[in-house]
Amino acid sequence: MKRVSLSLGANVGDAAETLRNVVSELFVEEKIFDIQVSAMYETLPVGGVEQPNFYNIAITAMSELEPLELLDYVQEIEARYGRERTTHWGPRTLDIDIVDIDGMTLTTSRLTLPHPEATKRAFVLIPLLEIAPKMNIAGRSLKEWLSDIESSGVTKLEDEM
Ligand code: A4P
Ligand code: MG
Repeated sequence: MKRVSLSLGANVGDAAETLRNVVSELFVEEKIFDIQVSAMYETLPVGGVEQPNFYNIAITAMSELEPLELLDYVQEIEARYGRERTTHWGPRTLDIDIVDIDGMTLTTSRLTLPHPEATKRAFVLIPLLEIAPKMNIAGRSLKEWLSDIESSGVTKLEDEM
C-alpha cells in the first residue's frame, strides 16, 4: 500500500463542478482509499499562456496500484472529462498530475516522480500543505519549498468544495 498525492486543475467549462464530480467518482470507484481532499482554490494561470484562471485542488490517498497503473487510471479519468491536449501548459477541462508516490523517484518516458514542476508551483503546494502538512518532496517540506516561490496568485474558495 502506498501513499499517493495528486494535483488536479481545470480551467475550461464549469471547472469547479468538474473537480467536484471527479472527487465524487474517486470515492465511488474505490481504486484509491482513505482519500483526503483539500479546499478548492482559484489560481492565476502559470506558464505564460493567456488563458482563464484555474481551479485547483489536491488529493492524498492510499493505493495498491503500481505507478504506471495509477497513471493509466488518472489519464482514463482525464479522457472521460474530454480533455484535449493542444497547447502545452494551455487550457484544459481536467489535468491530473501525480505529485508523489511514497517519496519514490522514477524517470520513465511516461512518468516522472516526484512531478518535476510540483515544487515550483504554489497552486500545487498550497492545497497539498492543507491535507499533508508533514509531507516532504525531495527532502524538503512543502513549507520550505513554498518559501522560495511567489504564492500570491492562489486564493482559497471557502464554500466551493
Ligand atoms: N507525466 C510524466 N510525469 C507525470 C506525473 N508525475 N503525473 C506525463 C502526470 N503525468 C506525468 O502531460 C504530459 C505527459 O506527462 C503525460 O502524458 C504523462 O505521461 P499532459 O498533462 O498530457 O501534458 P501537458 O499539458 O502538455 O503538460 P503538463 O505537464 O501536464 O502540464 P502541467 O505541467 O500540468 O501544466 N496554472 C494554474 N494556476 N493551475 C494549473 O493547474 N496547469 C498547467 C498545466 C499550466 N498552468 C497552470 C495549471
Ligand atoms: Mg498533466
